[in-house]
Amino acid sequence: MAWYLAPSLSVLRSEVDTRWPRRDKTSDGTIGDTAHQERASDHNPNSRESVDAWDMDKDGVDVDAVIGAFQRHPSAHYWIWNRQIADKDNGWRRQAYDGESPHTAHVHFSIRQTAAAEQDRRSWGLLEDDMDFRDGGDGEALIYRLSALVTGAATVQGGPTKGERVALIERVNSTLSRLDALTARVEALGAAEAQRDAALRTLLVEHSSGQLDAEAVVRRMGELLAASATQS
Ligand SMILES: [Ca+2]
Repeated sequence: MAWYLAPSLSVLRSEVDTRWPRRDKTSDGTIGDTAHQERASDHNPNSRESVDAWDMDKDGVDVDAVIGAFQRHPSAHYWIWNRQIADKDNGWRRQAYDGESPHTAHVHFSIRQTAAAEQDRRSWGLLEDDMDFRDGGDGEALIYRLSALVTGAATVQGGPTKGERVALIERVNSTLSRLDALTARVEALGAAEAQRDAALRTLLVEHSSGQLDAEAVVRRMGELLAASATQS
């Protein structure tokens, strides 16, 4: 039977893959196996051939972040995770789940069984968290987001708009300029310090060879130290 994963869930999976590219997919799932087909399950294709459930392996992702994003999307219906189930119609209240599988290796996400919910390609918001690493945000996510932008932004469903890409690149450029300025300053300080050390060594050599008396050495050292204090 022909089938496809509901486009809305395909967008969700794509956002999860983009944000956590090294995640484990061993327990991922879409279409149901023979056991699922013998009972009612969102993993079985419906009359529109759409599979309206997606299982996400729990490893290598922030499960709470994905569940939070899921609950905010209009297509969401219910999820099952770690012996708990929460349904939108129940205000996302978590209840004990005693089904056959405890769902401890993957999270089950079901959307509404409607054409509208299946076709809704709106973003799930997983790529829009604060990624400003200067404020202690998720720097890793920023790097992955950038690599996604570079390697094929056009293919990422629900990806960033051109304006967002420009803003992101400007932010990175401005951070890189600040890093360049800091590096230059550190290098200048290092050079000044090396210069001062060389001058001090020269003084000591001149003193030990009798060219400068102790008083002159102390005076010159004071001048050198004062000058380097002004520089830094
Ligand atoms: Ca796993």
